[in-house]
Amino acid sequence: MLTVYLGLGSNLGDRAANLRAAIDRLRAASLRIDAVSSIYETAPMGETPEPVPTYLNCALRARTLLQPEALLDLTQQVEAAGGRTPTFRWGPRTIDVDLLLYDSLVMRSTRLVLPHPRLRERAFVLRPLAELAPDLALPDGTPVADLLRLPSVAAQEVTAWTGAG
Ligand code: PH2
Ligand code: MG
Ligand code: MG
Repeated sequence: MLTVYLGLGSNLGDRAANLRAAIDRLRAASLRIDAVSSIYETAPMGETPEPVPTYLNCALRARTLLQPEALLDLTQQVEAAGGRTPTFRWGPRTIDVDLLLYDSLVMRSTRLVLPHPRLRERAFVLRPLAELAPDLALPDGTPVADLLRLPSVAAQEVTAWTGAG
């Protein structure tokens, strides 16, 4: 079994319910989920042609025997089951499930880049990762805690979600 980390996000509909439904679907598949982070409310990152709503994000740690691209297939099935429909890049979505880390694997295929290519700059991913594993480091040895201290990351709005709204 290898340890993997997934990031989940939702900014459309009942966002918390969407996250929970995706986690349930992953669990019902072949993923052994060991830990799920708190839910964080996070300002949208990335330039979009029109404004997009605020996200809820979380991350989870799991063990799996699935190969990386088979795990990607599973995340895409879970997105489809969660009602994800294509819009514009970084547009509103009921559910986004991203493969963040797959053990210490570094790879680049046409479908999948590991670690997730924007992991290092995104507080909405790094904060839940650090909650799950305070001593976690990327395959190149960079501690997640160091990335969180970068001014450009520390400036991003990521707040623990209280369940209100
Ligand atoms: N996902 C994106 C683009 N921007 N911003 C936040 N706050 N949370 C996300 O999950 C997110 C984003 C692309 O997947
Ligand atoms: Mg994403
Ligand atoms: Mg995605």
